[in-house]
Amino acid sequence: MIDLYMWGTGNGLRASLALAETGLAHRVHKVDITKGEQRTPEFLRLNPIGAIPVIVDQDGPGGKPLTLTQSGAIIVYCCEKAAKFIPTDPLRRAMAGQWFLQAATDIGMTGSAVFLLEVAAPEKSPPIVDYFKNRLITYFRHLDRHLAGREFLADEISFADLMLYPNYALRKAMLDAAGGMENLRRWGERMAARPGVQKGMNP
Ligand SMILES: N[C@@H](CCC(=O)N[C@@H](CS)C(=O)NCC(=O)O)C(=O)O
Repeated sequence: MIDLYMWGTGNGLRASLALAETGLAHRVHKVDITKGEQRTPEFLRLNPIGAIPVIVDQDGPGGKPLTLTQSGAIIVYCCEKAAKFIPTDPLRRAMAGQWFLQAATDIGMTGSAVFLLEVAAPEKSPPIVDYFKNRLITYFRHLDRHLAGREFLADEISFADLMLYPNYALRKAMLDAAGGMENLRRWGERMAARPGVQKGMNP
């Protein structure tokens, strides 16, 4: 049994999506970060930095409990444990690694910058928010070009698609308003139609 501690942010949803899609037995515990629940002594024992998501796998490597943070590490751990979503073909696996890290770094960090500057920062600057939004749209346009003629990022569904999807879904309105990106939109529809994605996005 895997315990997942999460909230419905991009990083939290990456973890619940990975658990739902891999089919590993798990329980979801909501940690309301808008109420500061990530800073309780109990939660800080799981992740001293006070951030979701965290999983605790009672049956971790060697049969010992494992506590794991970082959405990307949780996705890879679940995929390896379930032996799913890791392409066996070396070329596809390399591609999956590339797009996984693009989601983790370029997309993830820029999306976080938009949220922090637009919502959380004590002082707001619309031109700076727009700068990061445009940067985020540029990254998604790059993904759109890559997805031309492809169903999934590494030609088969992989850990890269699981990593990207919540970031896409949470920014869909902004991306639709930006226009174009039909390949990306169709990829989003393919992902959204999966029962595991639906379950993971509504934990
Ligand atoms: N790099 C980490 C980021 C984790 C993270 O920043 N989590 C946010 C929510 S998306 C959080 O818990 N923030 C709480 C806080 O900053 O107090 C990951 O990918 O899991």
